[in-house]
Amino acid sequence: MDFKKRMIELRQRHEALLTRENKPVEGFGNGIYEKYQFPVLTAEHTPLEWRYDFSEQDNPYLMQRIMMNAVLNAGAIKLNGRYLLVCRVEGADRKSFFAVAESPNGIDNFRFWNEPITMPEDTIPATNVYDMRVTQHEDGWIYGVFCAERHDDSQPGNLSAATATAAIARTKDLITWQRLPDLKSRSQQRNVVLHPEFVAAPYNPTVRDEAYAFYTRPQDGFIDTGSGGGIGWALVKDITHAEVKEEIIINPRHYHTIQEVKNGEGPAPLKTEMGWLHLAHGVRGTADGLRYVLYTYMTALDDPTRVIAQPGGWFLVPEGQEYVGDVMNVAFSNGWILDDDGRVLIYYATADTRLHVAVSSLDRLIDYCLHTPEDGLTTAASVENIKKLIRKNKQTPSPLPLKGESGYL
Ligand code: M1P
Repeated sequence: MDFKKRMIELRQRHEALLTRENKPVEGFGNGIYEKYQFPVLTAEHTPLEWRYDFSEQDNPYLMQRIMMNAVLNAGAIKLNGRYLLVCRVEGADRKSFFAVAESPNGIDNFRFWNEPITMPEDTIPATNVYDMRVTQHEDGWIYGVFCAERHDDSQPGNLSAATATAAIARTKDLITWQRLPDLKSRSQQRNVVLHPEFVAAPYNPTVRDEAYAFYTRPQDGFIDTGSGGGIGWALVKDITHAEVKEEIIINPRHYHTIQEVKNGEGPAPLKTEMGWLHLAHGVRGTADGLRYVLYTYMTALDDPTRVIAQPGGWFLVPEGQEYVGDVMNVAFSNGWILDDDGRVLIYYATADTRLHVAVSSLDRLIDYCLHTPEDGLTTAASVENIKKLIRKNKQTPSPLPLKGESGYL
């Protein structure tokens, strides 16, 4: 085997993957967003220097010394004109870590920075960390809130017993991170997200002045949410010693909906003239296991705990090849970017394997939220929603020629 020849080919193939143009999926779509042809990031996009030893003497077969398994669930931010994703990269050893990938347009040509993030530990080091939500807070810091997983030492005989805690770190540049103590909470927590603005007293009379607000997801166990009723909200006065003292559920789970088993806040919500725009995931059980889909909802500007709109059903699901991967039937998102022109870049992972982008706009997403009927929670209510739309269409003059008129298709 010619080492040099193989190395050149490896680099060429990698470069071709990194610079591949990404175009919207052909077809009519749903009018709400456009999915793109290729994932924006996969395990194959990780730098070759993370995986190969390029010394011919030490690695004559040019083997991968460290293999990568997946790139998924990324926090997202546009900083100084750069589209940046704080990705969850998972190695073949099942350990996840954070690494920043940058693109000139948010759609393609994503390239990882040279090294993964070195995340400082809290007092008790975590076994695994993942799913960072990035929030540019009005206090001037960029916060990363993520899940820290540790073995549950209260069950020494059970190797799969784990605890999920919300970890908090902050940065100005995504390079150097200051770790703060993990969020203290009576229950386990995953999918915790920091609200981007300070919040004042009315939402919690026990907090007199401005406070940080967290979207929470209380859960009884590591996997099962159990009595945890859905997406919660908790105020915290001192983010350097954050503790959930009081928690209210603002977006509950419901029987026979897409969020029957679990739900969780996605990225930090976007502020719009019509209210806070949220992206979340909902989970239901099927004969084939859990199905993770994305949904949206809006809350009031003057009270971010009050839901003012929630379109019924899912917003985005895995389709075609997106179904296939390590954890089938999963769409998950914890990052989006509102661009200067009103475009919204939604980064979503499928099957816990790879990361994609779907593109919409603030106008379209608000229109979708405010004009899609809510889930009436019964078949009868769903049929009524369809009949209402049929009646409306009957009353709406058709812009196209009708049957019997010239030009009828
Ligand atoms: O495997 C699907 C997702 O499962 C978890 O989400 P949740 O806590 O809502 O069940 C997370 O581990 C997430 O990373 C993963 O994508």
